[in-house]
Amino acid sequence: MIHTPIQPQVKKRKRQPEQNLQVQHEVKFRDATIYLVERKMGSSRRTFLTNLARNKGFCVQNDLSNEVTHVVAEDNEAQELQAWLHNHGLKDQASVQLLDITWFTESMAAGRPVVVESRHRIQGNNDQKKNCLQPSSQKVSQYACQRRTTIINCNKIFTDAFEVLAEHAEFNENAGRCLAFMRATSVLRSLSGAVGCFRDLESLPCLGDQTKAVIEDILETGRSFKVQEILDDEKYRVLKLFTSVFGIGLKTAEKWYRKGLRTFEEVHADNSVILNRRQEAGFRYYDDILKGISKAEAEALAGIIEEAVHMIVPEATVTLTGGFRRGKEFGHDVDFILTTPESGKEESLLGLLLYHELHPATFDVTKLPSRKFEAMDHYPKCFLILKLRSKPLDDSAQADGASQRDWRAVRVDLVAPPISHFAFALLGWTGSRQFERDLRRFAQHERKMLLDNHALYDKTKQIFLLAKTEEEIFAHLGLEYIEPWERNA
Ligand code: DCT
Ligand code: MG
Repeated sequence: MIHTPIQPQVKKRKRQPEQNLQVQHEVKFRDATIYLVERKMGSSRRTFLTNLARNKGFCVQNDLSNEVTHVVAEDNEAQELQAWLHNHGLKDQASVQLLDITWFTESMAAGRPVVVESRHRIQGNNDQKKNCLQPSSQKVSQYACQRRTTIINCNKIFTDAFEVLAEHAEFNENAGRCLAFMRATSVLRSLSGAVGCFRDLESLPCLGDQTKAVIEDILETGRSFKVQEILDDEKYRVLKLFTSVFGIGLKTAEKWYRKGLRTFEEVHADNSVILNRRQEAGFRYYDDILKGISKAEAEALAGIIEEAVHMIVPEATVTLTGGFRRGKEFGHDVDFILTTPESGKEESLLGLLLYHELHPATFDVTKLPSRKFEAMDHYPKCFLILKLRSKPLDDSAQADGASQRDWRAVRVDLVAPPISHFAFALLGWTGSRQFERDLRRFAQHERKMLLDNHALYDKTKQIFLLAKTEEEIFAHLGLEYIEPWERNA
């Protein structure tokens, strides 16, 4: 399933003065005082990047003061940028570093200001064709596990389009086409700049004629006709609506569509539709679940779950994984790995749940090597909807009835692998899905190894390769280590 965020209704609001929005953040790195140039970047992206950096302990100034040491701009040509800075009061440009957004994205990925290299600098007189990507000296790998992909996506305009096309292919059970669009999405996400011209695509892998045609449309007209056609297609819209409910898969959505059902009201009014417990909960908490979960809420949940499991096994550990481990600010659920230092005790941890849908272990160590290395693992796990206490957000939230309660329903996944398999479970559950797919594909095709969430098997030597950490798994595979926040493929 691919989750493309549903576009919220855009309400025009009066712009607030920036000072009012400023929140105090702890500054960890005092050697770099950053100023982000709004020109070409746009104010919403600038605000997003500012918050991202401040949350990571970087010092970002709203104004171009004397304290600024690093000026970061995106898609700005040197001469135009220098003139712009001059007009905005920066007379002494020699005292600041004029840097391209690549320095910023690399610093965000590293979690600290990286050393400025000449390739980061915005220099005058470069004969770079306007709008085109800086040619990179490194070839982009066809495997997502050999690329570093942070949460910053400079090619959203293209990847949003590909995600619609991939989902449409999935709905039509065209797995090959779906995968092709997902691979293309993943390659574009890994780029440190926006694709600005057709020539930028020359050295990129995983882009076929179909994907290139879509990019060409968008470059020329700002939109893709094909994507628009899909978005206007009734079947696509209905399947997307139905599968957005927790517990409703493609099969059920199609069955309902064939029955002539088009809306939730029609589903509820149809007596022949029988919902299972999961689907009932999915409908009951639909609005809450659709809203998603913030990082702060995920961290609060981690504390609650930790407290609960410690009552069962005091030395148990709770590890936040999934999208939040990759640095995402928002997720559709929160994924946790629970484990105990003593093997065999981990399953008892799920005993903390009084009402749930438990999937007991179907994993048998004695049956390894298994012929089937699968995407889904066999650890005991459960998919939950929990009540998370929250304060009403603001006046508008108070106004609609559902938000009057002081709690929210949130989706949580818990998985409890034995400690000896922890590293494999952690690697598998951190994602992203495309990163995992490519790790397995790389293992199989390049190394003759089988990897899944339980183990790594060397087919040539016919042995299991053990690992206590993710770093060891990457080393077994002969891959450079990719940090969790660089796995947003
Ligand atoms: N996963 C996987 N194969 C599956 C299901 C999940 O490899 N069939 C891995 C990849 C990501 C991780 O488990 C968690 O899955 P999700 O919660 O669906 O994804 P996420 O990256 O955490 O994204 P979201 O923010 O939407 O929860
Ligand atoms: Mg998740």
